[in-house]
Amino acid sequence: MRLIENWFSERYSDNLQLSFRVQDQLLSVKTDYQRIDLFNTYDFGKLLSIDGTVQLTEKDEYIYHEMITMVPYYCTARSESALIIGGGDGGAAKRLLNLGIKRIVNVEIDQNVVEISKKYFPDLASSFDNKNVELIIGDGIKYIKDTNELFDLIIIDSTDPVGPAEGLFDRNFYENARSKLVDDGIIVTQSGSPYYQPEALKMATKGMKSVFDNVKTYIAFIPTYPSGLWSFTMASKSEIKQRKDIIKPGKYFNEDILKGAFYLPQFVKNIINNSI
Ligand code: AG3
Repeated sequence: MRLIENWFSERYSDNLQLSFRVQDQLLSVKTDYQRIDLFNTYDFGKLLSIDGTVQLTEKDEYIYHEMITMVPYYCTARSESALIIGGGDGGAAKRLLNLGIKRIVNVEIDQNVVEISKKYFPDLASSFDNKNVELIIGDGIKYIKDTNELFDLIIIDSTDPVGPAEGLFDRNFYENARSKLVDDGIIVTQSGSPYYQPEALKMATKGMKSVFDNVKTYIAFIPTYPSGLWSFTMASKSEIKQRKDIIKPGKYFNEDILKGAFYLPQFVKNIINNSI
């Protein structure tokens, strides 16, 4: 008997891809914005991919979601309100609720991501049922331009800067975001794999530096994303530094990570310094 194995691969370059052995494919849909696939993997539990790129897995989503929320949270003195752009799975909103944030607006462009997450990642998507979370299905770029509200935190939980998310990495967008932040508020974006996507990190750095005086990059180890080394970039009108004293650890995040995540390998510093 021939043994049949099924694999999902994300392609990192023409010559390298990472493959996950899968038990089965649970879903594949083409929406107005993107293609969404869902697999049951052997090592990482359920895996959600958009346009062939891993968005989250059950097993390691906590790293990305803690890092995109907890690092900026501990760098703001007051954090009562937050705006999430993207994040249709509910993972970022869940962490913000855990941190006690009282007003969370989550603007996701693709309703399908929310529905799929409700069905397959209920632990994350249940945050949308919380009274402190307002879920808006719509275009985050337009939302940030039109809203009159100011936020303590703006979190850009987007896909890679190709396709629908491209406009979330440019100067225009950051300019609008700046005007919706309180004085010591922070905007953070995922800025890609420094190793395989230096352009994403450059775009975020360049865009943010063109409108903010204070920009800082930090990194985390995310096993299911390209190269495992992932970057996030934060910006603020005020100096970015730790502003809360009592730190509650997560599963990845802790006091050491809050300091250490800002220590960057030289090749990452070079990408940042060459992005102007
Ligand atoms: N946002 C997507 C991060 C980009 C992953 N890129 C990649 N695999 N090429 C994460 C969504 C989780 N809320």
